[in-house]
Amino acid sequence: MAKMATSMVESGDDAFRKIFKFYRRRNPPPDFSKVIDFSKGVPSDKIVPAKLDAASVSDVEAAKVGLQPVRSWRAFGLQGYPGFIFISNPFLVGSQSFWVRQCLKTYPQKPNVCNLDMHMSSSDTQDIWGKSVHGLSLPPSGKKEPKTLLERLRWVTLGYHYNWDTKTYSANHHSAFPADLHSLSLHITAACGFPGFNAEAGILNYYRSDSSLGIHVDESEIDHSRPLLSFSFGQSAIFLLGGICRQDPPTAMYMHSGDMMVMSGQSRLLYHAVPRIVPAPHGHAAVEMEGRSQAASLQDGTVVELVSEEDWAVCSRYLHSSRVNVTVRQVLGPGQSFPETPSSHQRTNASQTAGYHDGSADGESGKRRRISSYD
Ligand SMILES: O=C(O)CCC(=O)C(=O)O
Ligand SMILES: [Mn+2]
Repeated sequence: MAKMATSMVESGDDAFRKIFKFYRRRNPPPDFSKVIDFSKGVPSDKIVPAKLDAASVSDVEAAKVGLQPVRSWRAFGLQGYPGFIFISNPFLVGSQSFWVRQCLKTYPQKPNVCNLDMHMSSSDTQDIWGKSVHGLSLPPSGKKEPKTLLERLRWVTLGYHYNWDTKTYSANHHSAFPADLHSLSLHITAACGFPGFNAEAGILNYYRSDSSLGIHVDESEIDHSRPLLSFSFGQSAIFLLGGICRQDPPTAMYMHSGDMMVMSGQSRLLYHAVPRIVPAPHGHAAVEMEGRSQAASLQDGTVVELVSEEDWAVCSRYLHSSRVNVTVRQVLGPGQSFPETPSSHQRTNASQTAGYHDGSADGESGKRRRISSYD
């Protein structure tokens, strides 16, 4: 352990991979004492307050999407990572439940694309939520039950659907980006100094408690000058933020339910990974997630709706052992279009599935993300 802690601060031969493996290790569990916890929020030599543009989003507009007034957000930067902004759960009390319901019930619906489409018929993946509700509502029997579709969901793509095989987006595989998520993304990025963000592609990652996401860079978007937005719900994660090469040792930080990250500027193309899901600390847990929203004060144009008790029971049961991460990307800059390449017409379903579920235990995933788990 002490040996690892020393090598963690050294750079060199794939330092990222070493640290990924350190945090992914089960036996013995790693020392988490170096992991930055922004929720404890005391600025230090590494953590600096981030400047936000509070005037860019009115309190009313923020509340409509379930966010606190921008002036109350606790936003931080990290020394050595220009353009990286961490916002410690800016949601209004009760509002996360709406976004969780969207991620579990609404966004997996057609015409959006998910991993289950790769090996199941469209009628089988038609109603993932409806087909899972019963199984998720039963009290644990103690026996090994077959997994519900929701528990087998690993990713959903929105807008320009990411092609895992060719690692591209293309004009001819697109569906409407959800207006509510567009609106949330627009406000967050505006507050971070990026007005006019156009949410064009979304990737939702669904993690079980033993899942991890391999080391990668998000570089498939065509305009890298636009920020990448990430937020998550449910259980916590250890997130590793590295440098422009694998030799740079990454910084480890917790991402708790409701936390957001904006990767922009020089931090837009940095290596990153999620080696481990960790139980949400008391007070952050999704199950204790302040129940359901009364936050939407019924103004015109309110996006965040009240989640029914039945829906919330399913969501909270699911999140008890899961984490959902949403990344939102602008793919094209103003006036840009997709280059005409043969790959933009290609979609091979079988290899898409195989490519995503990379079984490697060492976080290896080239320049693209991979989720893997022990089961
Ligand atoms: O789950 C996360 O926090 C990271 C997700 C991510 O890096 C991605 O989807 O590209
Ligand atoms: Mn990523």
